[in-house]
Amino acid sequence: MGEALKTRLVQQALDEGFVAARVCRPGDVPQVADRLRAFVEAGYHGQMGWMAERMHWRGDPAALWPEARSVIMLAESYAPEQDPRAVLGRRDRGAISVYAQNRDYHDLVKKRLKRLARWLIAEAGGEVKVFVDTAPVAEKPLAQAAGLGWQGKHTNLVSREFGNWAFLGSVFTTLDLPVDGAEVDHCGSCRACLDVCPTDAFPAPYQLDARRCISYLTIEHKGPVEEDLRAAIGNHIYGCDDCLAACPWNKFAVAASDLRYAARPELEAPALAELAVLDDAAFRALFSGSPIKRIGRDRFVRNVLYAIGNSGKADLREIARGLTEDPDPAVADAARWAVARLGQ
Ligand code: B12
Ligand code: SF4
Ligand code: SF4
Repeated sequence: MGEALKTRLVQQALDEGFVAARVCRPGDVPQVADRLRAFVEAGYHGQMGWMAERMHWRGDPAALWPEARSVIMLAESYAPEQDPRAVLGRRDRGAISVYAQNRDYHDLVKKRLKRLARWLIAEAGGEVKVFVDTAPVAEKPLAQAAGLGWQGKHTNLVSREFGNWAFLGSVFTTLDLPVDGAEVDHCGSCRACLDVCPTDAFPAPYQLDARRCISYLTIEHKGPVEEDLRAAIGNHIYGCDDCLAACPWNKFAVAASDLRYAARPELEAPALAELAVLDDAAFRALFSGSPIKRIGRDRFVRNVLYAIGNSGKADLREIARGLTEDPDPAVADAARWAVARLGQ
């Protein structure tokens, strides 16, 4: 299968709106199995029990689909128009991570991947499978093996051409496409992302203890968050971008090609007072089509209450007090914590 097809495939991917597309073999990431095992053995995955399952697939893309011969790795930019850190100083407001301020990327990237895969089948035949985020596929290591960028010290993929504001997706195919070759590390002596982390979630460069990461705590962690981590969560109420925003390679960020990632104005700096009182129906209405909907009203309001507790705004105490008897135990616990903290 020749270079000509590959050149047209890459052009097709760019026309679809991806910022880059490169190819590797499924077996190009032999280091992943051991590193994933070490990650899980250290307990860094916390309550994400699904990471400990199907490790033979997540650790080895060649085992996931043995007939696959090539993996086309794709990056889609969602670079923000404003510095997402601006809201961190506004303590009566909540910070929602950039990727969640509008439509759910899973839907948008998956549609684009499927269109690209259909184009490939029509042009050259073969079989395909497409993945984004939720499958047991080691997307960052594969992206590095294909040369899209490298896994920086914050563990995310960084590119010299588009920085680190990019989602990753893949098209596995039975076709033998020419490969591109891996990218090397360009972090050098920089450690901006490590130093900025509010919860000290990096035990070492290139390693993340998810149990301390605000993204994990606000999105994945069920029930009450350990008390000693709550203050450091600050006003993050869904995800965290602090390490991503610190990366100097973002000076090369490419504007997001899909306007549906642009922040909804009401989610750029939402008032904590309004979010805390959302009931289930209002929560669902506000976050229809958004990835935030997935965590449900209870976990979201729990997060908002931690932010209220951290706000230093005594006028928010009454709102927290109104939730101390909430039927959800984690919400009620967070409300009591916020009331006590604001009373200090
Ligand atoms: C689980 C998960 C999480 C967990 C754990 C994150 C993590 N770093 O592992 C939590 C919930 C915390 C999370 C948070 C976020 N996530 Co997430 N997440 C995933 C998921 C589903 C799996 C990642 C995984 O396998 N982790 C397990 C560990 C073992 O893998 P690893 O990070 O690659 O670890 C490697 C390093 O430790 C390295 N290593 C170890 N020792 C050494 C030593 C040296 C010298 C070197 C070089 C490397 C090295 O080897 C390991 C294996 O390769 C992927 C999607 C997917 N299917 O891949 C998305 C994914 C990684 N997430 C993504 C995003 C956008 C985020 C957030 C930015 C969201 C947000 N704004 O809140 C944050 C970023 C937090 C951070 N600093 O990583 C994107 C990242 C895109 C990119 N440019 O890289 C992905 C790829 C989803 C997607 N399809 O776009 N996520
Ligand atoms: S996302 Fe936030 S909490 Fe998680 S590692 Fe990065 S800076 Fe730390
Ligand atoms: S902030 Fe610095 S150390 Fe962190 S990923 Fe970017 S270049 Fe690497």
